Amino acid sequence: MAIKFQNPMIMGVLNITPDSFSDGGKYVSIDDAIISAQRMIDEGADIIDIGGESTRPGAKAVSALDEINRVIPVIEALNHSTDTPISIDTSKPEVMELAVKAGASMINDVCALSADGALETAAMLNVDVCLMHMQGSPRTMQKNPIYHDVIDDIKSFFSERIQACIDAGITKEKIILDPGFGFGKTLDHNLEILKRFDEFKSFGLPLLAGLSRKSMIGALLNDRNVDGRVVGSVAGAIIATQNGANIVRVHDVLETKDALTILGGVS
Ligand code: 7PM
Repeated sequence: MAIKFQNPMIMGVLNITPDSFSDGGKYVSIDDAIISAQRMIDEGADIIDIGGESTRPGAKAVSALDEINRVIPVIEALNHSTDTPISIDTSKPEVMELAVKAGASMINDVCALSADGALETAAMLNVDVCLMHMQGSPRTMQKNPIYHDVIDDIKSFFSERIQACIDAGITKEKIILDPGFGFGKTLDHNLEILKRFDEFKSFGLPLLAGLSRKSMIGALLNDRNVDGRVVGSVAGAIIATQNGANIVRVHDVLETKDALTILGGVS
């Protein structure tokens, strides 16, 4: 199903990793993941973003087989139980392919289709793709990120990746752009991106903002832990929306939906 962009859409985050759905820290519960997704849909999520690989700074790499075993049963179940579009959060072509065959209609790739074969696979699958900017790799990105101008540098990256997509046969109307809050950025870089978010509108493509529960929110709140970042995250989603975001990627769907409804009342 093609995804339309008019009012900001809420993308609910569903991480299927042993960290988030644990059974003694080793196994993932597919049933818990499905219940979680269904709840986000009931709360107003427009897209469910399903990922089986942690992109946390310093996180261990996950094999394609592990990722597939985590995400595919959940995508299949949701594809049968709901019409809500499903996004697959992966950088691996083999996961993209099986996920789309199981019912996903969007690829969310924090590596912007840079893995071997990813551009070709995404072109063949003919689904929407979100190209996220990251400086460095998840293992090293927060070490010492440096930019000439963070907005200009990200825009150059977008130009290069959009062209790579077009060269691979992915049409422009399939592309969504995301500056990647927290992926190789200091607090000041993240705040600059949020403040100047509308500058990415120059590509004429939909924009996605993901700042939910991230360390930039915690840092502004005197190093608040993850559990205490809901209100700050909602405020961030509202600012991003006012500055041109078309999709907000969030963990707290109900709270974000309420805030966006109020914003909609005065827009
Ligand atoms: C630990 C740290 C775990 C950070 C998970 C994360 C984005 C994304 C992620 C984003 C797009 C999270 C991140 N963030 N995909 N995947 N944009 N498109 O907070 O900002 O979920 S992972």
